[in-house]
Amino acid sequence: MQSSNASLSAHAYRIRRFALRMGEVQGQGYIGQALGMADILAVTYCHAMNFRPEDPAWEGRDRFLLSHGHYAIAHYAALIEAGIISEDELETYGCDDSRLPMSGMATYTPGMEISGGSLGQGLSIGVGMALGLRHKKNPAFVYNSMSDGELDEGSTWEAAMSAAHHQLGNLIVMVDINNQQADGNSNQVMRFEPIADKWNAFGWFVQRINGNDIDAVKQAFDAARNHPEKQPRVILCDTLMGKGVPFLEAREKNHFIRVDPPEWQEAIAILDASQSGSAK
Ligand SMILES: Cc1ncc(C[n+]2csc(CCOP(=O)(O)OP(=O)(O)O)c2C)c(N)n1
Ligand SMILES: [Mg+2]
Repeated sequence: MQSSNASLSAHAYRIRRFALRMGEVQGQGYIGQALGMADILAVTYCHAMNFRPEDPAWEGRDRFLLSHGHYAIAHYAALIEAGIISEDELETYGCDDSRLPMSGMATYTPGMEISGGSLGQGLSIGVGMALGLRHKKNPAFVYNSMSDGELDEGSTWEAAMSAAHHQLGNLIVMVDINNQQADGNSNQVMRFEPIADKWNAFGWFVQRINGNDIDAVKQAFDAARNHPEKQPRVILCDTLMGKGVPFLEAREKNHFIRVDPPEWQEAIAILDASQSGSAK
């Protein structure tokens, strides 16, 4: 799918809006991450990936693995924007019998390939899927989305080494570097820099970009897909938690936030105003 930057920005705006509306249903959640990752998800679902919205289990689909299962609200918003689940369903977010539980569950939600929650597992699963697809001569890509907190996990690096060893050119990883995790600033909890050098040393094709710059994200995804070498590809995306809603951007300890009831509408109004401004 080819998309203009303007249309991708509009997709990102709607992903942010869906996430805020789901957040309002529960009054709390991993909202900062959803706002921070919306631009990446817009490019992933509305530009880069091949899939059939009406047939989420189509064998030829590119696989999207949400390794950081607590970002489910962000992923649901993208699945709604992609037409895989309906907008009406967002009112059920986190409720009993909903297909949209607060952490990603493969058996509950169309388009959710793996269950998350235990961090650091997605890349290992992605390596297995990429090997399996290659074995079956299926040209689909595996997109593994992970968080910077998952860089602390040994399993991530074992999988990274294995992917390079197996020359998995059908594996694309994006890391959401928001420099936050549950216990504080990621680079202080466990120093990960210089992170591009580390992935390079493991044999990956590496790009580092501003993950809130639609054009940079689009170009990086295109380059990852078209890279000619038999190498796995990683896109290191620096993002801002809460992006698009200044009072959420400024919030401290924003790993999991509670938002007062009137603030949800305020946040949506700010987002709407910025969108109508950018459309002029
Ligand atoms: C294996 C494992 N260890 C610890 C946790 C607890 N935990 C839940 S979220 C989280 C923070 C992980 O960092 P990141 O995903 O970067 O946080 P965010 O950017 O969402 O704030 C942790 C440690 C977990 N879910 N799984
Ligand atoms: Mg983080």
